Amino acid sequence: MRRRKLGRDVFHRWEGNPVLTLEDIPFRCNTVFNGTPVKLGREYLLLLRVEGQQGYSFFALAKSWDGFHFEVEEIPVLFPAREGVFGVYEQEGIEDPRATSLDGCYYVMYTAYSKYGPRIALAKTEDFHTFERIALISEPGNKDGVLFPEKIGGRYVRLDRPIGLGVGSIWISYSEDLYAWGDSKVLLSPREGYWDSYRVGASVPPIKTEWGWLEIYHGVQMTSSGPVYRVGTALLDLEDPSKVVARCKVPLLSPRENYERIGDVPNVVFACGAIVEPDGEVKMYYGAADTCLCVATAKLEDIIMYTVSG
Ligand code: BMA
Repeated sequence: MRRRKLGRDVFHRWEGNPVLTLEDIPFRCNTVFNGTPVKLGREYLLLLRVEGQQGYSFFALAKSWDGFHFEVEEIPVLFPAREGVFGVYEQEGIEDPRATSLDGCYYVMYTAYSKYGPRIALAKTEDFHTFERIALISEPGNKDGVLFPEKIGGRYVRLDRPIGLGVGSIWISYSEDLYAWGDSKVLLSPREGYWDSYRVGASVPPIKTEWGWLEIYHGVQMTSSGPVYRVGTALLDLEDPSKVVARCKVPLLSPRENYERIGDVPNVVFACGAIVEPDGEVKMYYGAADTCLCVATAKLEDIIMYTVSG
């Protein structure tokens, strides 16, 4: 008898994956991937990165009642700015949104792309249809910004991934007002001899748990045929998130299925958000091979266990 395909990773892929492909998009585009979810009452919203046929990205919105079957709206919700300061730095698209509920609204950190390189931008929304751009909150050479869902010690806190000297580590920074950021420290670096030996970056906005802040991040290993992107986890101290309490030894999701291995960028699983259900099930949404959008689930306690002991 053939062995079951599920169960090789801590995260279990939904049997109906991919959740969304090009065929589900009601307008012409190249691909859909890297989406961030929120739950508004009983409804799931997914803010999606859609890449247009010219290769630049923008955001569309999908809706669902069960977190698995999504309908994509006909009109995209956010395009790269064409004027003002954002117009200069979004000329080559907006990418990888990450939504955080805070102060009674949603903040979305995303990557603004231009000929100067990637910068982190911050926007605000209540309904995911109208967005107020707040600020460009990093210089170029930075991406993977995620905002914590509450202030810690009276300050806003974010993780990001500046690419100093080509080494991609996850950093932590603080802000009084969401505009000016500082007190930056390196938090998690690539580990020689591990699956995340080449680069790491924040993926999912930190999740508060009784064991610490859970950060679901991506780790990259360079191979002779290019990079492999996997999903891993770390726990940060609740009061002082610049302290790493635990970090997984092995990844919790690795590219294995064809839709994760074959696409515009092969061998990529890249999460941008997760929903923790009341029963402790974590639904993690991830882009696969930069060509479709998928979901995988795991119990929060299992994720913590693998982070601490895996
Ligand atoms: C990262 C980002 C993601 C992408 C991933 C894999 O650096 O650009 O948008 O999914 O690479 O190509």
